[in-house]
Amino acid sequence: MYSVPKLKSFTAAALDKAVEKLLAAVKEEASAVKTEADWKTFRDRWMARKNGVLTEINDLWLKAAPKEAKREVGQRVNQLKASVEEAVAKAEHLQAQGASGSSAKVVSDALDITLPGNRRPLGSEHPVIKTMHEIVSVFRNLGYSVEEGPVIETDYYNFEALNFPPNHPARDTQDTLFIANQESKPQRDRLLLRTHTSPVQIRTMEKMKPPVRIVIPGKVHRNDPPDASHSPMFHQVEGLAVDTNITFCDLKGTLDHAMKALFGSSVKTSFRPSFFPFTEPSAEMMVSCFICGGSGKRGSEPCRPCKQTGWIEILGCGMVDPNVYGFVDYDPKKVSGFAFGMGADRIAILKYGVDDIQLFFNGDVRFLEQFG
Ligand code: 2NL
Repeated sequence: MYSVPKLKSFTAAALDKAVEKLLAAVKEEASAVKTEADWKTFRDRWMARKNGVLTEINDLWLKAAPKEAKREVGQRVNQLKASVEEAVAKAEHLQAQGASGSSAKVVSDALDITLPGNRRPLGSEHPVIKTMHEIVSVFRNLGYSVEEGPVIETDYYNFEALNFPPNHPARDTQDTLFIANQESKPQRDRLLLRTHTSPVQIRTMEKMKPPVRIVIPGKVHRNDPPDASHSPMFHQVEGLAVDTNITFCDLKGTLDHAMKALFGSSVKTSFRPSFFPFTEPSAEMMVSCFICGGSGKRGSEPCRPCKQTGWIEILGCGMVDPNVYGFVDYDPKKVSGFAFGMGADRIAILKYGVDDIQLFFNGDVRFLEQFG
């Protein structure tokens, strides 16, 4: 193996000879590099700061050179450095290529493009989302557009603008989940999880003049302990139509059509009086039971979903209370409108005959994949 000689003479001819020998040695050792470990040994032998050949040359040639030869020797040493660095880089490249180019590797990496691909199992639409899409599409076909808005809302949009005055007892019916540590803010700015999607309708009316025809699907939250028919997180689809001369008759016609589109053309609808702070008058709409056809019986058994009444309560609705228009700068003397809201989870439960709302949210794929 090459070892750095001490130079006795520093003439150009002597230097040429020494350099030539050294370059030959680098070349020979580089050609012996086969593995990554070989290469590391090779690199360190020539370039290590402490005992590498280059360091040795610096000591034995440059430092030992007489003053008048230093310039010449310095130049040669610099050239040598560059040559050695190049040889080391080249050896690394060849070594890496050799490793991946070995025939075993080529065989194991070979790709048989005639094999079928790996199929990823397709997911399926969640039954509640699917139901929301179906409801929304009925209204889209009537020319309604879809709006969405924040799930974390302010007290103002969730309550005040919807005609729930501060401290009004109607707020108690909503079991609201409030965001903690908001006490320093004025009440109207305090944050909460929206208890209905109605705030989006307020936000839309703020930015859009009548005529308005919108549907709002979305997640809502209430502080209800989970059981077979309750979940602290559930889904609503609400709708709103505001224009000149909108009447309760338009409400009835629109919702009757929507129920026939959703549950089949033979269902009937029926309205009974109700109360919501944001509508006046307000109503609950019933559809004739699409399980038993309105008879209240399935064969000789009582029909469960309609509790043998032949009717299922499906949504709440009403004419928008004039007070609400006051909050969004609409003129209640010029415009009127109707609004409605339904629970998408409840409708999905009825449609698919599911007996526990929790099944929708537990994430058991064996349950969920049945709805694809
Ligand atoms: C229900 C009842 C309803 C509305 C929602 C609404 C929104 C505005 C103005 C007036 Cl901005 N009304 N929405 C109206 C009546 C009923 O939902 O039982 N939902 C599950």
